[in-house]
Amino acid sequence: MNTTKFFALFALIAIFAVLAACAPAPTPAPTAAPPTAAPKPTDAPKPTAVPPTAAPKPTDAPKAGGTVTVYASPQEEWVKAAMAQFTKDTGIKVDYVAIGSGEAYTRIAAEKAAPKADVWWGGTVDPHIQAKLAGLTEKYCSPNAKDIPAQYKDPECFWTGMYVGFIGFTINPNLLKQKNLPTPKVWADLIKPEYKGLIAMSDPAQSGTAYVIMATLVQKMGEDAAFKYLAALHKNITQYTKSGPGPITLVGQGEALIGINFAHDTIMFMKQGQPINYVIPEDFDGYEIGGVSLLKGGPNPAAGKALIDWTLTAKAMELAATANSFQVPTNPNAAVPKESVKVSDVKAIDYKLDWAAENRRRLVTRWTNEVGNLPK
Ligand code: S7P
Repeated sequence: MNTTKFFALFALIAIFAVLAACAPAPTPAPTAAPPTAAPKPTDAPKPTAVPPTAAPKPTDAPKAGGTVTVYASPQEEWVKAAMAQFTKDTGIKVDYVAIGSGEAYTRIAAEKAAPKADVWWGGTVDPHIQAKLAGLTEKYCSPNAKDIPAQYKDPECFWTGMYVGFIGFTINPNLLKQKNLPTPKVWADLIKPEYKGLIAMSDPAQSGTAYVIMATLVQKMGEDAAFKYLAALHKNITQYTKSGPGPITLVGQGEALIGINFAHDTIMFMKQGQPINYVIPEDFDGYEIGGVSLLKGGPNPAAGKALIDWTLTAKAMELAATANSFQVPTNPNAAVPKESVKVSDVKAIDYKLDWAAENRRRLVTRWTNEVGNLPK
């Protein structure tokens, strides 16, 4: 090879080398999940009773961001803590309105033509089911709902249970003692004339809690007998409150001596130092499932789905107790707070959720006409 040919070949090789160096690196083929370093044996998590929740496949994961708008029905202390943690975990902001379940249903129904919220978070599930029947909610089968037992979720995925709560009687033991009155133990006790004007409960026409109470009595006693009972109870009622936990404050302040409400709400107020206690009725009891639903036509459904996924995790449910909310979580992997009502202490009726939802409007109207308007 002469010198000219040698330099020409050398120049060609150099050009190829430069071009190769400038070319973009080949893109790796997409994998099902981002590769993570295999944990060293010493890093392996210790086995626990709680099997880790499988991460949803990327195709299941909604592309969520922005702000999720929420109607939240539990006590605000829990709502605030939960929403702040959700934002921390996902980067999705939350705009919430704290609103009891009875009122939330009315609002969601009124907004049907132009829905404002994405998720209805918590609250007695009967009106969630009513919302499903009225076409106000959207089917969403969260991948995390697989951990929730079948009895706590809609088989068609329109709502999923977050917690369970039991009805109880809130009492002010000191005031009962002062008045020489016995502690009520069974439902029949509440209609005794000695408690005239001393009992508070929420208004069945406005409150989801009161509806659970009424639907429990109707299912257990039969409708006409239950309305007879409610009319007798009416004589002993000093005040019907707008929200479910409302009677507890009245009992704490001595404006009533007995309240009918969810026992976990009484426990919250006891923790806050109210001079009260609670009784689980010895003969039979009603209970709620607290539901979460995706609202139809909300502004940010992807973020709504992300909130539902997060809510159903054991970790999210365990946050409730840190905010003084002692419902029983529906995810069996979540720890049950030691303060919660023991399920084994409750003689729960076989509460028919669908029946309760289908009959809510009719029973509330009947209560307003036949009981709420009666003189005391
Ligand atoms: O405080 C918690 C809780 O009792 O409130 C929810 C519900 O908003 C009650 O609705 P009302 O005020 O309409 O009765 C319950 O689901 C929850 O356990």
